[in-house]
Amino acid sequence: MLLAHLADLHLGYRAYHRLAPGGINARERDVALAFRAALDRIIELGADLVLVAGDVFHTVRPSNAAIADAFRQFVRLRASLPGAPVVIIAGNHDSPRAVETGSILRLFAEIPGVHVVDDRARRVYLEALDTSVLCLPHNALAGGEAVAMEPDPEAGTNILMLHGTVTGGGAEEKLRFVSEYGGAKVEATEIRPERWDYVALGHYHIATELAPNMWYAGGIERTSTNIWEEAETEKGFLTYDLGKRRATFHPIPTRPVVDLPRLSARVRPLRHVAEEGEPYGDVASAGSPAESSSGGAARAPEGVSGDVAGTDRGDGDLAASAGREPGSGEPGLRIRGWQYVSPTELDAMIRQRVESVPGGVEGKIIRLVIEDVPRELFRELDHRQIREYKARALHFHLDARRPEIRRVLGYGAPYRRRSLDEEVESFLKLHWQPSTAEIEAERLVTLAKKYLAEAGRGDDRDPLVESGAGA
Ligand SMILES: [Mn+2]
Repeated sequence: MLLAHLADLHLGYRAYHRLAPGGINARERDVALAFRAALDRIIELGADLVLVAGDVFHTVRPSNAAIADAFRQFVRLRASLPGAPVVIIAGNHDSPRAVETGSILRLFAEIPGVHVVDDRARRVYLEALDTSVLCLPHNALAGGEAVAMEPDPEAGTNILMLHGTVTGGGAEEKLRFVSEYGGAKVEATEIRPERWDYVALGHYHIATELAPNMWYAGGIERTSTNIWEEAETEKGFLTYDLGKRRATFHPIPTRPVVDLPRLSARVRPLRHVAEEGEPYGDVASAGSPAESSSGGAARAPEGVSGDVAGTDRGDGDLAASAGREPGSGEPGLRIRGWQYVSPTELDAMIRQRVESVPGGVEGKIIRLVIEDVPRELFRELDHRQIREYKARALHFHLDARRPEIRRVLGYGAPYRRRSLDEEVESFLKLHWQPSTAEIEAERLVTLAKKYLAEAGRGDDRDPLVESGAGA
């Protein structure tokens, strides 16, 4: 018996504002096409059973077009493989929080041979295959009720299908990215894959083997909260041959997502200049003196890649805001204690990165992160060129991030500005009065630093994708 295992279809997913011919969101169309391609291949392979491990839809209330298309596709699958039943469970994305909302997935149970488990744990027995599929949709796991994960001793073949995050048993090392929130947790020790013929998992969007017979199928397109984490891996579905006990991943064509190697616009701290005998200090900073104090400078970096309307190239703004390095002959800018590359240099660096994409950026989803880009420098970039990249790519995200003052201190430079870390430490140690003697100042500082470091790492999310649709 050959089973096909799909998960995380996220039909109806939308992102960016690009429309495909016919007026449908280009990414929604990509996902619909990926689903078609997956079913074409499953039909070609002649699967005996098709499992869909949750997140059929991206939202609880998908568009009519997405529902109608999914319905047609499941009907087509059943007509093409009349002997192969389809078992679908709900994931966190298609499980309504309020019971009265009802699940759209129930519609598919109207198709003969399609079984849907959308709320409570239920065993689906498929007589023709003498196969029992224990189905644990998101709600069955998230509800907090204990679920008996026991194979059916009467059935010839036992399959477990669930939508959630497997923890323990080495799963954490394999599930590297926390790209999907809101999943229920399941202990690997509760599953014990050795008792099952196959365990079909959904929720983690990258195809991953947790045991030879226990897999996440991964998504069919890149629809995660942070698609850049999925850029390097192929999307598709799995088949599992129950006779040979062998899993095979089948990639399907998807739209390329490219996360270009990061750049930094910073050259060096100006203390080097000071050491060379030049006066130390802020040269012609655009900011008010207050901006270079810790209060203003220790803000979290923001992307400044958004609106660049009103760019005034060559109007002297730059000269006023950031002085050229005097006498050194070096190009570049000096802004608030650092030397940066010049706008022309950064333009060239961007061009080099963009042109390195094999086959060009046309129709692709591209991100280029540039660290440490002061506003003054960003304003002076060749925005005409950037707009052209945006027009050519399906989505070009120039993620220019403001300088992070925190890092300045790593150099032990003669700066009196403090990082956020230091600010917190000195506040907690010198000014803050513990409300109870049970609080150990030292431990509190350690904890605060840990949380700050964690927060500092969590800034890669693409706001456009984030705001795409639903959580
Ligand atoms: Mn999902």
